[in-house]
Formats: sequence, C-alpha cells, structure tokens
Amino acid sequence: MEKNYKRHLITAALPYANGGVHIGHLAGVYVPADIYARYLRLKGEDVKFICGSDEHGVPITIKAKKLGCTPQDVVDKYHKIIKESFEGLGISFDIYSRTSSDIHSKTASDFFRKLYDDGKFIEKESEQFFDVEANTFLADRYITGTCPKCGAEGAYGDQCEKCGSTLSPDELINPKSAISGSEPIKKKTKHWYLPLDKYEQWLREWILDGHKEWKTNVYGQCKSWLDGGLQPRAVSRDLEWGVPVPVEGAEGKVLYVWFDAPIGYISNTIELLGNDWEKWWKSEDTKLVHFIGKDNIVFHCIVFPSMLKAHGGYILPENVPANEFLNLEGRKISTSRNWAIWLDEYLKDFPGQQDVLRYVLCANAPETKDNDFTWKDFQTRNNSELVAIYGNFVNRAIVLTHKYFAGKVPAITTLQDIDKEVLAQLPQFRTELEKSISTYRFREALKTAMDIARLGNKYLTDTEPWKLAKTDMERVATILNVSLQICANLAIAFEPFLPFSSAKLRAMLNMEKLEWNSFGSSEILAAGSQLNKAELMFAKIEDEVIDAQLKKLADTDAANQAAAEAEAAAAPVKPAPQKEECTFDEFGKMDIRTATVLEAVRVPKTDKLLKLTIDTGIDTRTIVSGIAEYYSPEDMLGKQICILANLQPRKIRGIESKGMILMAKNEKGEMKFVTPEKLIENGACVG
Ligand code: B3M
Ligand code: ZN
Repeated sequence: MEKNYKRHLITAALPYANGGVHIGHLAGVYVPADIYARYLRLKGEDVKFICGSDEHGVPITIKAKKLGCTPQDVVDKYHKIIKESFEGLGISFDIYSRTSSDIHSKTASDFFRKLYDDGKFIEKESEQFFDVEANTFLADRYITGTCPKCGAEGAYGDQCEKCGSTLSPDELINPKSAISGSEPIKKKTKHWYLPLDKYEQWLREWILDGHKEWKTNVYGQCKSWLDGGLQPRAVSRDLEWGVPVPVEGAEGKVLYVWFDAPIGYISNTIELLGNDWEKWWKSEDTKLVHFIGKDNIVFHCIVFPSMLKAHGGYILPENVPANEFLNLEGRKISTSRNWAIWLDEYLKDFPGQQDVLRYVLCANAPETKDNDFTWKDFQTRNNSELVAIYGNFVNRAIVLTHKYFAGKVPAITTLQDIDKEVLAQLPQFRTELEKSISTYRFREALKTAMDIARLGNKYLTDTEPWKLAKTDMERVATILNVSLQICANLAIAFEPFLPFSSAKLRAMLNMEKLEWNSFGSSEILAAGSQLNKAELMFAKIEDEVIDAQLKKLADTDAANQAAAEAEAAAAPVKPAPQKEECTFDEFGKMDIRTATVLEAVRVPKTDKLLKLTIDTGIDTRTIVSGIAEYYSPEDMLGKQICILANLQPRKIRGIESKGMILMAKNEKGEMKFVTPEKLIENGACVG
C-alpha cells in the first residue's frame, strides 16, 4: 500500500552549465518530471519541484580556458540560456537556482563539515599528476596522451573519445598536461573519502530488499554496483573552481562536483522556502523522488543516499525513475559534434508549438530502452495525432456549439445508450491515467489521454449531430453537451502533458480552473454557460518545415565530416619504426645507383603501375614501378632518380622488371622519389 504522504519533493537532475539543454535531456528527465509535478499539483497535493544549474566541475573550467574567460562567465552564460529555455517549454520548477550561489556554498560546506566532524570520512594521501610549470594538480580531464587501447592521440586521462575506452591517467602513453603541455610529475596529495563499502550492507537492504518496485533498469544497475563491491570514493579534488573544502590546511582543494551537486537539491529548497525547508527534507511524510538520466543512477541511488545516511536526519528518495537515452535520427546525441536538437533553437524555430515537442518527447520517452527521435515522426505525430484527433475533436465540438446554440452549452434532455457508454468511460480513463502516472509510466498515460480524444472523435462521427440539426435539435443538444464534457475532461487530462493547449482549451470552454478532482465527471460544464470563440489548438506542420530541420542536421554532418578530414590531414604522420639491424656487409650487397628515366608509360588496366625505361649508366632497362597514383608518365620523363639495380628481376603484369625505383614513403602511403641533390652521371653508386 502506498503511504499517505503530506508533501511531494520532486527533483530533476541539475544540468551542467557548460552547454544548453537538448531533446535527450528533456525526454530523459525534464518532461517526465514536469508531468509528474503538474499532475500532483492538479490533484491538490503539496508539491515542490526543485532544479538548478550544476556549475562546478572540470569541464566548466576547461571550457573557460578554451574561451579565454572565467568559469563564472561560462556558467553565467549557460545558466541564463538553460533557465530561459526551460521556462519557454513550460517546465514548472518551483525554483531553478544554481550551485555557484552563496546559499549553496554554505549548505554544501556545512554538510561536508558535519561529516568531517563526525569522523565519517577517511583521509588518504595518494600520488596524483602535477603540472610543475603551472604549479597545479591535474584533474584526469587535464591530462592528455596516447590511448593505450587504440593509439589515438589526445586521449583524456579518464576517457579516449576515439574508441570510447574508460581510462585512468596512469594508462596514457606520453601523458602531457593540457594546461602547459609539459610532462606532469607525480606528487603526493591528501583527500577525503566517503567509505561507501561501509554502507554496502545497508544499501543492499534499502534498495535490493526494500525497493523491488524500482524500474528494472535502475534496480539492475544498483544491483550490479552492489554485487561488484563498493570502494571508498574521494569527495574532494585539487582544483580552484568549486566549494572550498572547509578544513584547515585544505587550501587549493574543493568539494568534488558530485559531492556538492546533489546537495544543490537541498540548498535550492532552502533558497525557495527559507526556514520552512526542513520538513521537506527531514520529515517522513515527505515523498522524495529524483528524476534523472541513466548515467546518473549510481550517484542518486548509492552515493547521495550514503551521504544522507552518513549525515543523518534526512529522508531518502522513495523512487528514482531514471530513463534511458534518446537518439536522434538513429544516432547517439553528441553535444561535441552538435548532433542534437537544442531547446533554445527549437523554441525559436517553432514559436507557440511547445506542446508538440512535449508530446513527441513523452510519446517517445526512453522509459525502458533507448529510443529514437526523428523529424518525420515529429511531423506525423503532430499532423495525425494532435491535429487530426485531439485538435479536430475539440474544434468540431466548439464550432458546432457556436453554430447551433450561439456558443452556449446546451442542456441534456435524454441520454441514449451511446451517450451513457461514452460518459461511463471517463472515470475509467481517470483511473488508468492515475495508475500510469503514479508508476512513472508516462508514455502509457499520454496514450490514455489521447484515447479520450479518440473516443470523442468517434462519438461525433457515430452520432453525426450536423445531420440531425434540421430534424432533432434536442438530440443535437445532448450530443454537444456530452462532447463538451469530454472536451473539459481532456483539458484536465492533458494539463500535465500539454499545459499550453490545456490553457487554450480551458479558455475556450470558459472553465474557471482545472482540477483533477473533476476528471471523470460528465457535469464539468454547466448548461447555459457561454463558450469563447474556437481557436486552433494545433497547426499542421508542412514538409518544408521538416526539410529545413533535416537540412540543418545534414549541414552539421557535413561540417563535422569536413572538420574530421581537416584534422586527419593536419595530423602529423608518425614515422615507421626502425627496422631490424643489418650488417655493413648486408648493406654493401645492395647496388644502388643513379639513373635517368628515358620513357614512361602507364601499364594498361592498372591504376598504380608505370613502365619506365631507364638509363642506368651500364644499360638501358625496364623497371615497373607502383607510383602511378603520385606521378604521371610526364612527371617522370627525363628525371634523374636512384634505383636498386641488383634486385632479382621479376615479372609484373607480364613485363620483366629489373630493379626498383627508390621512393621515400610515409605511413600514409604518400610517395616521393629520391633524387641526387645535383645532377650526376648515370650509374654513380649510392652508399
Ligand atoms: N550535472 C550530470 C548531468 O547533467 C549532473 C547531474 C547532477 S544532479 C545532482 O548529467
Ligand atoms: Zn582509444
């Protein structure tokens, strides 16, 4: 049995303020969290929906360095973009603050200090990479080198972006500091560790025994972490940017970003509520739910709960409904390759169409597995679901009411069976929706809401009130009353999902407010009440609009490809490793001499071969050489070159080749022939 909670504290992962928000974030975290928060508010529950920017961590300092500004500049810029775009999409946070705020710094610092004072940490010295020139310890991301797995240059100390391997800085070949470019040394440094191993047993009981109802992907990840055994985790870093470690002698050290960020949920609640915050975090009748993406599961299910447990006095999350990932047009979303649809750009490109994106992202939410967003599907869902089903039904009901009853809700005279059947389904829809939403199955819930519109559409098609208008106005009145009651139910049912459309519909129906409690009723609109003018809720999206978006992606793709090619072209070519030693005698056996090309022709039906007639000083002979990709016959004509004269003759394409042209060849396969620095007679020996 679900406990009776007095309050609902809902958190959504704090986005890193080093970039914007894209559809992957939205589908995974913010749209479902917002649906859940809106639903509970509509039910009259006491809800606080908390979020903010995550403004610490190494990637932000790297971005600042790249842009030549301060980390604060970076987070100021993106905090604003993120906050405004969330507002634009109607994500209804009660607060969207930031972790560079003073309240946060104090809250995180006090939290650490309490754990420190209570002896909950282990202090440990370890050897870390240190940049002597820049006089600073190096975070894993700040060390680059050759990937030990794939040989790519520029792999980071935590990951190779080329082959995707997770690395530790010690594994890198030729590690270099990304700050000064110098070779880092190892230096001792002290850090504080949270001994997660000590919480393992407790976590097993709390999650594996106590929360079997968690989503399988979440439960499964927790189980595999716990089965693998937990290790103490460092909660501090040698870094300038972050919340300073509040311990004497800890200058130059800050809290690890994953230690301070979840405390951001608490500090943002404090900022929102002042002294009233505690009952939201410390009272057993508050239900805490974290909405996150799957890459954050360990931090929200294992690390943060252990921190809360170590601190004492805090409640724990009742659920962590993490989602999987959303792909874009069949490919993984990548911020560095700009393979994404950014929320701020969407809002500019599709003004007034926030609900279309909300609808498509919820309908496709990666709840149980990774899912794909395509622009075609976006168009189809808009045109054949939002426009053709929901919008069409509402429009018909309201327009007909204006036509036949001057926009006044007509009264019911007698209900026929078909009317009763339709109305009887409304409370059932409510029960279904409640069940789906409270178990975090938002796609299913959205489908149920759409089924109400489907029902309405079918009802109008079956009863055809426009045909009855000449003969039976009483019947028309009943049908339209029923239809309008369905519209009112739709306005409520869809509010958590499509708040902009619900607001429009509510205005058209002249409903004072939307309340979940009225959902299921067939008497939401009083007979005789006046409707407002019908307005279009959704507009058809034309092919050109979709094509423009697809072109944007194709351009991104082309730009990425060009950049990759330019990078490959600019990459220094590594020389081949030295061959095995040879003796002086072995070398002396080779007859290398100068020669001049007298004739040159392509070997027919080959791309690579030239047949060269050579004056070697001692004879005129034929050599077949695989240089045609780099030199045309005209290029070679009359050139003085060097040859290996005493190479055993061999037949190439039926032509006897006596000797070999000496070419300098790099690892990319590019070739240049070797030539004496000044002309010399043919047959001069090289050695
Ligand atoms: N900023 C990671 C992320 O955006 C991180 C979440 C913090 S939640 C406390 O994926
Ligand atoms: Zn690699």
